[in-house]
This record gives sequence, structure tokens and C-alpha cells, in this order.
Amino acid sequence: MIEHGDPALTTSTFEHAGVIEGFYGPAWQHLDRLYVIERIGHWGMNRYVYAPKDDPLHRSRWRDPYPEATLREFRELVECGEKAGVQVGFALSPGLSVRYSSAEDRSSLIAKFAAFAELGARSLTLALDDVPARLTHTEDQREFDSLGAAHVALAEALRDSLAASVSLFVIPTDYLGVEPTDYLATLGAGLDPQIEIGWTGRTIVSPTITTDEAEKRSQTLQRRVLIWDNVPVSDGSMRSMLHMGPYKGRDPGLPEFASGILLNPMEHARASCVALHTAAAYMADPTGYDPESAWFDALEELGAGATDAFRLFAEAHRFSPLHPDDRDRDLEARVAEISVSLGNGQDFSDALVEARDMAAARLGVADRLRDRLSDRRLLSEIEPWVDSHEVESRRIHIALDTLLNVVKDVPRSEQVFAVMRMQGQLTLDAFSGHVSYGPRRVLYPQLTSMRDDQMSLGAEPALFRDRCLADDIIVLVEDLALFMVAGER
Ligand code: LTM
Repeated sequence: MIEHGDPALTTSTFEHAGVIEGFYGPAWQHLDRLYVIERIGHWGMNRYVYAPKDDPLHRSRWRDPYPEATLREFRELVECGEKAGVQVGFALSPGLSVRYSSAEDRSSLIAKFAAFAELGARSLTLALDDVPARLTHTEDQREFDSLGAAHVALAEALRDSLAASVSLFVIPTDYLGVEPTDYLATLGAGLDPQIEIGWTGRTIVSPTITTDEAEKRSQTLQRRVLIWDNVPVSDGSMRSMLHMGPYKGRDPGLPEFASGILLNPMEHARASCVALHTAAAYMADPTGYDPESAWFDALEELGAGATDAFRLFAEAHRFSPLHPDDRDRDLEARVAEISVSLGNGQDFSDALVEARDMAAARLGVADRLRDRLSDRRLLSEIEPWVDSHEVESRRIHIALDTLLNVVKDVPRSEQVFAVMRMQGQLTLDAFSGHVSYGPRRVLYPQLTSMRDDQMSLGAEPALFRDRCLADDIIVLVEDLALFMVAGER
């Protein structure tokens, strides 16, 4: 861990550059929050927002005050941020139960936000995402023309209660998509231009975010957008995934139409730092950003003690909507060489030996990480995937090793027994539900709208099936080995 006072490497071109801890599932531990705030400050980011969906006092029980002990921890976060150059802010998400027309509810919300401001928080967030997209209480339907009007009234009351030095972010209920909605037009026209309004891109986990899309949304909102980027988050239907690829697919021109980017991380704080480190490099220099060299730098730093093993491990955990083709690029390239040579009737034995040796190197990754990775909290976060990586690496190794035995000039019986032995060995390894080398099946929440009448999945690839590289290699070996032992010699 770096010492406080370690200077930031770079600064961001965005006014707001950082992290919003806004995922579903177990929230980070205090110690990890301190670590991330320190690190992102060092990498040049300047914002952290506390908004964990499953903290009841943030969302379902938003009216109840935080206990003293939690407020003490929050103060520590603010102080840590001050030393690291990171403004620490807090969010509340009252939309599941708030009565927008109730003076009492408005006062409770304002008072709870005021407690954050007293701790020294300089940015506060009203999170109205994932709440009913219509007014549900009769008294609200009587008082407001629309949900948008109710949200404007609440946000404006909050803005009026805060000192001018405190920034206010609003995460709207329509937070994704590019086309205007009446709701967004109401927010754009009604909210003080100083209030930032969030947007996740054209879907929830946007594979790319273009300057044109940001421009369009900023026109509707009558201000630059604040991007809530659902990278590298892995909650809900994505929990089997570990997203360790570099930040990618964000246009260099975004600063013109986006005031900032806040990344929503995984529940695994330390593992999220691979994406955060690379995103900091993008935000420091969107035009010169090179995802692969930024990724290399991130792995060097975070994988200290076992960098080579950490790189091989991360390589097998890049798959996500940002990297839908990445399963383990070097290994995959070598296996593709075998297929191509085979198709052309050429000798593939060198490529096969190389691929088998690559599998052997991957088989040693688990032990090397367990023995040598310096960051033991990182190791414990990734441990289930270290296990699945070991299981899948063994399956790949068994398959390629079998093929090497089959292609040798040995008695037919040895070839046949090698194929039969392989089937026995492969079925011994149980799958764990944690994904390495690409998913067998995963559903990404790629919604196209938050409106009941327009909601659908599917404009972006959402369901990824049969993408496991280990399975692909086994199928290739099975087909080839069975073909070779089937015919006349
Ligand atoms: O993205 C937003 C604005 N809200 C939620 C997040 O809390 C959640 O973590 C992500 C990913 O599942 N999706 C959301 O819709």
C-alpha cells in the first residue's frame, strides 16, 4: 500500500473521474474502500461515491439514520480522500418508498444528506435508478403531472438545502438509452444546470460509448452527462464472472459532452482495480489511451510478487461485453493454428507441442498465485476463480496431451486407450459455477429502456452461450482423436 502523500501520477481530463460503489450484493469492507480511495487518487482519479444497493440504510430503510460507528468510518473515508485528492461523496436511493409530495419525507431526506455534508462530503448523489418508472402513491399522482416533475421537485429542494460548494448528482430513472424521453426532457428543463445527471450509455453494460451518443443525451439533458459506467461490475446475473480486462470502447471525444465518468466496480474491490487502473489512464489522456499497455501496467502493479502468473490468470478473465472475444488470446491463437494446419492437411505437431506447453504453464498459475501474490486480500477475492482456472487448465492440458499421444506413431491400442482415458479424466473435474476461459452461459442485463412499455433485452448481445475455450479445445481434440483412431492405419 502506498503512503499518503504519494503524488498522483496524472490528473484527469474529466471534472468527475472515479468510482461509484453502486452494485447489488455484498458491499465493500471499510478497509478495501480506504485502499481503493488511496489507489485511485494515486492513479489520477478524483471521485468516490458510496452507493451500495444492498445497504438497507442507503435504499430500503433510507429514512433511518446511520449509526455513529458507521458515520465515524464515513468520516475516515472523507479524510482519506482529502489526502489522496479524491472527493468522497455519499448517495441515498429513496425511490422505492418515498412520497414525493410529503414534506416529512423531503425533510428526512434533506436531514440525512446534511449529515453527510457535515462529515465533509463535497458531492452528494440522489440515486433514482431501479425504482418504479411511474408515480405509485395517489397523493403524488394528485400533486405531480409526472414522475419527472416529482424528481425535479425533490432534487431542487435538496439543491436548495445544500451549500453551493457541494455538488449534486442525480441518477435518473431513465438512465440508459440514447433516444429522448418525456421524463428526461422534464429533468433537462427543470433541474438547475449545475446538477449533474447520470447516464450508463445505450444499455446497462455498454460495450462502447460514442461521442455521438453522449452528445445526443446531453442535448436532451441540456448539460454534459455524467457517465455511470457499469464497468467492471459483475452483480446479479453476471456473478459467475470476474471482469479483469482493460477499460475499452469509450470514445476519446467524450470530454466534450461528458462532465465525468464514475465506474461501478465489482463486489471484489481489489480485483476491480485492474479496470480502475486502466480507466484512470483513459481519463488522463482519452486520445493517447492504449488499453493493452495500460493493462500491462495495471497487472505489473497489482500482481506484485507473481506478475507472470497474475497476467496469465487475468488473460483468462477478460470476457465481458467490452471483450466478448477474449478467453485467453495466446492459447487460442495457438489452437487456431492447429485447426488451420489440420484443414490444410499440414503438419501441426509443433503448434500442438507449444499449445500443450502453454496449458502446462497455466496449470502452475494457481500455486504460484497462492504462494507469491503479495496482496493477500486480492488473492482471497479471486480464490474461487483461481480454483476454476486450475480445473479448466487441467482439462485443457489433458486434452492436448492426449492428442499428442494419439498423433504419435504408436500401436493403435495405445491411441485408443489414450482417448478413453481422456474421457475418464475429464469427467472427474467438477465445474464450480465460476467462469474461467469464457462462459458456458451468462446473461448480461442489456436492457434497451427502463420504460415498462419499451423494455426489452436484445439490442446488444445479452446471452452468451458456449463460449468456454476449454470446451472448444476438448471438442477439437475429441473430433480429431476419434477420427484418427476410427479408420484404417
Ligand atoms: O446502472 C445503474 C444506474 N443502476 C444499476 C446498478 O446498481 C447495477 O450495479 C448495474 C449492473 O447490474 N445495473 C443497474 O441497473
